[in-house]
Amino acid sequence: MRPQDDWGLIVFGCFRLPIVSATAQILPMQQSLAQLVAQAHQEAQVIKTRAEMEAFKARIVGPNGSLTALMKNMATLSKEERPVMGKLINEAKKSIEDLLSALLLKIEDAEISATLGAPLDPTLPAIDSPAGQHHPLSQTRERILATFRKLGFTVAEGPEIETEWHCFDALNTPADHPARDMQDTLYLPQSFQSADAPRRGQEALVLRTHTSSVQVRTLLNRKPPLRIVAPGRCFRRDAVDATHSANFHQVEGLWIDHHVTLADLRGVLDFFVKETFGPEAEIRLRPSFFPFTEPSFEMDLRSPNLGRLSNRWLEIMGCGLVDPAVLKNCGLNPEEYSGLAFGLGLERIAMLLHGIDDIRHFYQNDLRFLRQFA
Ligand code: FA5
Repeated sequence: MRPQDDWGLIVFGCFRLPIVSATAQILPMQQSLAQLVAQAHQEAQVIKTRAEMEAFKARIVGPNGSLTALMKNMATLSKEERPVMGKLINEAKKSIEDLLSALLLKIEDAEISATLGAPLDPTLPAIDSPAGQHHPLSQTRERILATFRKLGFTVAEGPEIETEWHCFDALNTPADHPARDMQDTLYLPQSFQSADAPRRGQEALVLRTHTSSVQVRTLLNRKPPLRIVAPGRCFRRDAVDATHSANFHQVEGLWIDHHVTLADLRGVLDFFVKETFGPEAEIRLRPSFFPFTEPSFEMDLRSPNLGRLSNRWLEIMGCGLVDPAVLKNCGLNPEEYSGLAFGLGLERIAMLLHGIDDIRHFYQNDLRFLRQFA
């Protein structure tokens, strides 16, 4: 009879070992093996750390482990019993290996969870991040642009590094004009090149002193009729004080069409001022001089809603009708076209709107100041 024919089962907890033909020698070993495996499964349930697992592993399969000891006893078995017991030991070893692998996975999972913290539920709604806000100058710029959009103006842009020709010559500003003086204008070194404003010959590159250069770029690139507003950064070597900065912002306006007149200029500026400062705000055009407009004006504003500056005439921009020489320089026939232009200081408008008494607040990134515009 083959030994397998009369196998029964020895059951310890969840582990079952078949009972093989019970010779006096093999039966106690079989029972010890089944007991060892069942006990290992039970002990494994309380093991939590890598160190505990290593000690547990050593107790079973280490050099002095219980399973190792049983394996050593194989030598005492007969030639027939050895393969039978060998098979059972192999099954027990496999069961212990599986148990150790599962234990290791469980411990690694616990270690990762401890490092990562509580598990995430990706279906939960996100925690609100603190909402940002636009800088007061950006807010003012958007408000101004929105007003001019209502009158059909679109936004145009030009480079901050500009050629002398676009910034001055094309705008009918002669070489001996004070604005071109090194004291007022920031010139770039002759070696400097700009892809946005290539030099013609030996002409100088400057940091633009006003956004009127965008007038020139627009007239060269687009055919009238056109209405544009050009917001942007400007640079001058002005001494910094409460109302002057070396780096400030302007919004330029340009409207070119057949028969644009002073009445259009007044109408556009009056609309802008009433939209921005309220329906009671008034404007006044004071004769002035700009090389690129004829006639030229300073526009003053008066409003009852400006706190301590209420009901006083305040100068807020330069304006006028586009000088025929500028139209000619840009390839337009002044007999056919006329236009109006204006340029306002963004900081000055924002200061009036919010009662700010020093332009330097805009550039200091002081959150106590900036949060007031949320
Ligand atoms: C000009 O720059 C003209 N290009 C405006 C213009 C455009 C006139 C179109 C006619 C037709 P002005 O230098 O006055 O003009 O500057 C215009 C506005 O820019 C001023 O009213 C002021 O609000 C602002 N501004 C000028 N310099 C500074 C400065 N250093 N700091 C802050 N704002 C300034």
